[in-house]
Amino acid sequence: MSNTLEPKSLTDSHAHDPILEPLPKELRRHLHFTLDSEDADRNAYYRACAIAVRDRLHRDWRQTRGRASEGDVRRVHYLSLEFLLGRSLNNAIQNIGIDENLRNALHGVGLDLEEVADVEHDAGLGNGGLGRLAACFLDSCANLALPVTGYGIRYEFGMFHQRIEGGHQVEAPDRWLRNGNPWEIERTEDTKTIRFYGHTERYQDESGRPKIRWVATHDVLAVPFDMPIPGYKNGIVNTLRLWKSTTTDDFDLDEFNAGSYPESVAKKNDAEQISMVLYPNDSSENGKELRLKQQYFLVSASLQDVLNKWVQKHGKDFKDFGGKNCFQLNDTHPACAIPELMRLLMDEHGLEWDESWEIVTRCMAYTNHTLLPEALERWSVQLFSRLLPRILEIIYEINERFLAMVTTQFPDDPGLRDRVSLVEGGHHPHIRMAYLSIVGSFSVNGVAQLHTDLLRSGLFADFCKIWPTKFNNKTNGVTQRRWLSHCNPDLRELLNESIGVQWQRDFSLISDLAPLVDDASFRERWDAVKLTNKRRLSKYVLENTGVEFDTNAIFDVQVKRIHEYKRQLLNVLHVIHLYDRIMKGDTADMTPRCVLIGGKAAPGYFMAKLIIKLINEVAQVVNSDPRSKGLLQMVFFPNYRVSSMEVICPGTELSEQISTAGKEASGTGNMKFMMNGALTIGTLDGANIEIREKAGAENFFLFGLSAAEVEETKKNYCPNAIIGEDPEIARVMELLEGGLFNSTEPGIFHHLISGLRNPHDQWLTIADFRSFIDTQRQVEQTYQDREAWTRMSILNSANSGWFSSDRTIQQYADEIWHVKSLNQDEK
Ligand code: T68
Repeated sequence: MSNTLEPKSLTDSHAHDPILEPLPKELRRHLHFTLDSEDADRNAYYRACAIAVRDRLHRDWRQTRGRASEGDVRRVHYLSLEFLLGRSLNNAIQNIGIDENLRNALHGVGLDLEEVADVEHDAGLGNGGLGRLAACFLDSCANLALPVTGYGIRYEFGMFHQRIEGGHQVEAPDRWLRNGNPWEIERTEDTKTIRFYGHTERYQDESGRPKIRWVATHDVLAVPFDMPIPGYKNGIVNTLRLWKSTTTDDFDLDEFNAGSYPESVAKKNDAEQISMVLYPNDSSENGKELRLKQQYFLVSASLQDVLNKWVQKHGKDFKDFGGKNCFQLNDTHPACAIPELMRLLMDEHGLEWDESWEIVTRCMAYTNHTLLPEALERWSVQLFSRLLPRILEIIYEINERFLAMVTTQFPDDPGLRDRVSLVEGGHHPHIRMAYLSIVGSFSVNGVAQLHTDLLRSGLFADFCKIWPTKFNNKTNGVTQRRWLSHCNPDLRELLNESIGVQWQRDFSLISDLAPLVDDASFRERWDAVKLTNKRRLSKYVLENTGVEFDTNAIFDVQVKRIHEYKRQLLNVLHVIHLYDRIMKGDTADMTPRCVLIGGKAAPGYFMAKLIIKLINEVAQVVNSDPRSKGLLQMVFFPNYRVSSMEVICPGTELSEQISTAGKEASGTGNMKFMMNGALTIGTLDGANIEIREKAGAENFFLFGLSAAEVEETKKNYCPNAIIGEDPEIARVMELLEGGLFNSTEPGIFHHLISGLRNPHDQWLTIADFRSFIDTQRQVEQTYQDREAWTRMSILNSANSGWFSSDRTIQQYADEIWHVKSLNQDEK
């Protein structure tokens, strides 16, 4: 086997496969033959481009696969129910370095690359941060040439499409596959069978050993579709394997013969349901049977895939399986991988419990993404025993053995057993999936330093006592190739000219920007880039909302899922406060401001939907008042998604990261804004803390209570007293309660208002409001000193090197996975 690829370079030499023709010719060929397209419009051209680009990935894709499997290297399988990829075309051409070629080829036929790329539907196979993190990680793994495969579900319908009607969110299905998906390759030859329902029975194998089998199951097929994940100009193309569910070919013969042929064929529907739709909850669990089916479907198919390949090569010798494989569980959603791998090793491959457990606990690693109790998965034992009886038996046995160990090793803490049991007792017992994940994994990590500290001291404190070295931190990151280089072309060019091009591969080099803050002509160019991006954003906002942002104003943005803990409500209260100042004529030193809020609410989350309605109503009042002109504008940006962030983040000047401290595990939007030169107004929460450390406290607008102060404040919280003592806050409440924003719909905001005034309000919005108002004033003053602002902006970018997902993934590779670059010998 060859262990070398073409030398890594910033040329696109490797993209020239000898059997391929030059791009313009390939495009014509695909339009004519592959697509048989009559009208060569931008839709047809998009598809022709995608196929041509995929062809150019093909040779490296095969080679990467070959090298990872032929070489006896340790490999990683990233298991995730979500991969929020967004668009692929621009990313692929940038990574393989044919962007200019393609631009020219399209130019030759009178088309513009941006217009053609805009045809691509986002692959929205995720809810938010967790799913997008998985996508950034795949990009970084390919960039670092690591042998990592992503495993997920090929949902027919991704994250719903959001429309706003009468100020309310309306959901519509996301038919992202409507025009086909040119990036995927179906691999029916790797189809797997997945079992559900049925029961278990004991028997003896040929040598008389007692065994268990799972019988009378309803089976479903899992068919893989592979998507290429190209590295950055390094000859590597990794794979994301997404499973689609379908029916088995064997019909129920009795039914069939009894003349129920259509009914029998219609069963196909049940099977296809499994991969039909992504669950749109980002922070709560609903305990639905279909969701558990999805989870088990993903892990069983993926583990069988890995085991089959192992057996093809090593036969039934699993001695080294744990040493050569690592499964990273993206939250607890794929936690069934732990009992499922036990089942496959014992029931299908004949291993005993102890050797199987040894393997499982050598190769499973778990990432936690939340401390919110309502997001922690618990599955009803009743549901489990019906749907996955064999898996439940294995979980019970894992628990029994674990609790026996706990009793022996911690005799002085008799309560510990109950606290750490995988089974939560009571009338309706449940399985605690986070505990199962901890017990079955060799590594448990949080996603920012504060988050990991809180896991250690709070949620998982008992487990930390049992296994102190299992817990570790891996602060999140984002890929600078999508979130700076691709989405901010003007800044990319400025950086390339000023500090060279290597930052796209190694983002620590962005620190070379820092000395340029003292260069007046550089600062001027920096400002010019921001202005261009603000104009682009302003145009985009106009197209999507009908409101035209004034580019002289500060662009103030909060985009993320709508959730009470993220406190979009605090942002709205501040806008109401500014509007109050305008009405009072207190505008002498006011900095003009355009506020953009975007994000989806889970369809069943009443309060989040009400917050969207309030944002829209406040925006309506503010924008239609002539007194606001030149001072204040506000929009709710509909259907916020990956491709909208690509326009929003380069044009943003102020990034709102205002969650209640201790609630946002990390945040990743905060990092994208920082790279693109926005300043952050934020609490000491999640990765904000690290952003502030890296940027320098003087380049960050800090406000609000710390996580420890939040806990203290809750003991004796009295929002009404705060409101009573602060006339500006009282005035905001008065406007809100007086019906200014809901004159035609009395009472609709009642639940929001009573939440704010409630001493048990978990989100402490009123507690942080004064500090928020004052800090926003500082923002305004700083913005008026253009030079000071620009310096702070440059320093934020210059200090964002740490937040590249390349750094995060290098830490996963070194400290958890222990895997090496396939291009190691070239280094
Ligand atoms: C997010 N979690 C965290 N969850 O909220 C965010 N949950 O702080 C962090 O930066 C990010 O993960 C990456 O670590 C989520 O996005 C979900 O989307 C989710 C989905 C299904 C069920 C529960």
